[in-house]
Amino acid sequence: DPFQADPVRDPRFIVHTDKPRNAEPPNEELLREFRTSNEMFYIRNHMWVPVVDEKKADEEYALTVELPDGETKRYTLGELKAKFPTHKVTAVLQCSGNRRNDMTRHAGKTNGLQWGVGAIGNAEWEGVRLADVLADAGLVVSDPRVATRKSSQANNGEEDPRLMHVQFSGLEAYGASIPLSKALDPMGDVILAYGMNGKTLPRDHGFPLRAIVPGNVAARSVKWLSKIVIADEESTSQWQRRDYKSFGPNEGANPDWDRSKSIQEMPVTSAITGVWVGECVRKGKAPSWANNRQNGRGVVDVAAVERVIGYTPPPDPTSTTIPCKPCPDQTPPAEPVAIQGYAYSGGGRAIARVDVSLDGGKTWDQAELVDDCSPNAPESNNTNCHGNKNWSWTRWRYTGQLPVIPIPPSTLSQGGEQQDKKFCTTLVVKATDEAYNSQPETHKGIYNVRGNLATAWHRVRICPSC
Ligand code: MTE
Ligand code: MO
Repeated sequence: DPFQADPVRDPRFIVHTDKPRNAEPPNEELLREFRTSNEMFYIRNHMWVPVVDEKKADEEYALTVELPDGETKRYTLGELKAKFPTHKVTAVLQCSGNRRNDMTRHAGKTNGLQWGVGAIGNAEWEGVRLADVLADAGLVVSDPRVATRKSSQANNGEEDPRLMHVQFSGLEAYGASIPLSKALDPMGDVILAYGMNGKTLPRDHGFPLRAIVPGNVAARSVKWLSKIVIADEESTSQWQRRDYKSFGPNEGANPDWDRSKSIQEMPVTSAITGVWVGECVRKGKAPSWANNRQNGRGVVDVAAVERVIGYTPPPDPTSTTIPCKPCPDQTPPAEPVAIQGYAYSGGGRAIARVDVSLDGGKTWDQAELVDDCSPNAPESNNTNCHGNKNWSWTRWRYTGQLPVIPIPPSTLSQGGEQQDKKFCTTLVVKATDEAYNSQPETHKGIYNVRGNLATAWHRVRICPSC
């Protein structure tokens, strides 16, 4: 059993498969901090976790770099650490399958792990710049701004980084690639990481060495990195040529794998990860920010709310019903509601705004974006968002009043008995990035059989009843 040496994992995880381990944190853990803890960072393993002796790793673990002419250079982990400057990057890793269960529910059957909103995490990664290593290994490249082809006279036969690829291989046989231009982009922050949130990279996340490709799909951030090849084609692995591609709704179960581009930079997405209604807000069970925050609709007067409704979202917050209590009349009063979540866009694009609707998309308001990244960020604990671009997620918060929805006559009591008086409403979130990219309204139009890039507006239907 190759899995028997796998590490012990946190029992709080929602486990999708055990061997190999694929697991996401429950919502209440997902957004606890700006940086996801090493213990609760989602795990996406295609195989077992390779065993590397921690004590001998510096001397014995080695990375091989192969250049286009076939020349290779070998670096032990210790040499990498000693030879190159340390570089820190705070970046999201997000699986292309994040929110896949949402697409399945709203648009049809998809193949793949049915992730909720937790196949994403944000961490501070520490390592050495890939570009430094490649230069040391002897890679000579033409100026990326010069549009010349490989081996053309104009660039003296040097490689054109836009047409070349960096192929990564992991110890267990997983492989993927990125364009060389991303690896060499001085603003791109691609690193070979050995540290995560100030600690040694955990085994599940690639110990002792992994690629970190900020802004790109996490499938390219190859763990247990043992070999790098600079080549004039993408990695030939199935994870490059098949699995991590997206398709159109027309393409069905057998899409044209070759015609579709492999996913690199991620599109904009967002999700609701916490909802507190009524009592939870009033009695302070909601996070402290939920009290007396000013949003578009004004300060929530939580003390004025007499009725008692508590709600903590289940792991998959797409639909839930709050247990019924006897109803004083036919119309529930407005309830205070507090909502939180994340928004993220690939390519280092900042989140420009997050729009929230409490009535299924009829009316909208703007959420407060949490300031985690400015030098004086109040809640960042002096976290710096290390790196040249916006590689981190943006946490957002919203407080408001749930709309008053009359009880439909069909649910009113028959013969004097009170029954099932539910007032359902759908909370919706959508984000816009700095390039004004926004999320599609539904999953129908972006349906693909792989269930990749499920980025439609995130909806959570809640039914507080009285
Ligand atoms: N690297 C190796 N060697 N093996 C893998 O199975 N999974 C990839 C990527 N790198 C994988 C890998 C995928 S699909 C994702 S989403 C991320 O690692 C997950 O990283 P994490 O487990 O640290 O969250
Ligand atoms: Mo993934």
